[in-house]
Amino acid sequence: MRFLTAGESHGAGLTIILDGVPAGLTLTADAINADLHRRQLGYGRGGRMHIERDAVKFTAGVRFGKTTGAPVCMFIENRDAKNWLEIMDPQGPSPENALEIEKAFIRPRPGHADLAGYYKYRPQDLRDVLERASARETAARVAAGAVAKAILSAAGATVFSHVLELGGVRVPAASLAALDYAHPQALIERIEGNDLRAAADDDVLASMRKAVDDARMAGTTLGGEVEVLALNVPPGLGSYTQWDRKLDGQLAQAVMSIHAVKAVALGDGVLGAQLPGHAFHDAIERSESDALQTIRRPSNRAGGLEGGVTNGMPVVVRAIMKPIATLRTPLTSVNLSTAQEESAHFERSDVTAVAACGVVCEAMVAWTLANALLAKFGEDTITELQQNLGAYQSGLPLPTRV
Ligand code: EPS
Repeated sequence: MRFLTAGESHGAGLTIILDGVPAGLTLTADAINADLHRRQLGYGRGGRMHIERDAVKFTAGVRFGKTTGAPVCMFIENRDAKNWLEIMDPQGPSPENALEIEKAFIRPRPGHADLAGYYKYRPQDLRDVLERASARETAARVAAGAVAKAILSAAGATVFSHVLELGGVRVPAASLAALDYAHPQALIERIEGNDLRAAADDDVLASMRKAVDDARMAGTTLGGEVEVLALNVPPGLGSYTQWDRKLDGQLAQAVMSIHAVKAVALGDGVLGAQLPGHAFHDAIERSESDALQTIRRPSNRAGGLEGGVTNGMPVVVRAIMKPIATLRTPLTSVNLSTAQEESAHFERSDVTAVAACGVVCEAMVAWTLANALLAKFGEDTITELQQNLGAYQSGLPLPTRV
């Protein structure tokens, strides 16, 4: 499968085209909209989220609630577009007039795409960069990811995420060690039950909210770290035989492509810099208690992938989101018209969007895993996929405990 998105942050809306979605997949707008809603939430989100009510309209590829195998096309309306008609008019004023209306956006924001985009496309108005580089596009990713989640769900896999750290306030290791992956539904309800999407006690959540409040007062922004978990992913997805077929590499690329993500790790990958081999690698044990002679892995520092192939353990992807680049108290910049130092441009923004970033990371992880699943078990119909998966799982001599 592949997907493309089109749309500006303050244009008419976002279009998403998904090519290669298997036929026979049950797809409801409600399921997709539920994820779009989750992306809009989180303590520290900005004013735009009070305007939008993100929801998809199917315009192709779905009939009577099921995919047909044709390209799936979805549209998400920007409710804010009506406030930007003159500035975003596709056929309207000449660039000179546009600059006048806009009061010239020519002071690039450090950390955003503005300056690099200026070098790339040489726009007269940096709005041409801002509009497409904006994280508004992540709504389209989440819609695509919801389709991928439906495919994974048809294969018995579940994808969810939670916040590990926000602005330096970290969920304690003891809380993380106590997470019960055997009952993912209870865990997911706990995570989605708070406005930080963190599996932490109330005092830690209060510290996170205080960090957001302090940042808002200071006119600054906060980043953080999120973790995506995919449970019950079949082993054997991906390949070690060629660099571009390694699934860990594909996951890293997919997640790194998300706006403001600056670092990605698989499982406890970063600990590999400190721990010796005996402490880092996950032993392979035989589970004596299991009549099926199931292989047991007492730890999962590898994050569910060895050699770029899933090993039957939960797939764990971590991502660091940098603080949002649009600062109410701006950093120094250079006016591209006068070449004088001035404060960078500011317009409405969020204090933090780390909770939302987790939802976007879920989407990109789900998309990548669903693609690998289709590559191994069949890409034409969901029924064929399920039959092939069932035959593969029943034929495994030593099924790996998930
Ligand atoms: C976003 C909508 C945009 C951005 C935000 C993400 O809304 P606004 O109309 O306020 O610009 O604020 O993206 C950024 C903060 C950014 O720097 O790109 C959304 O729908 O998530």
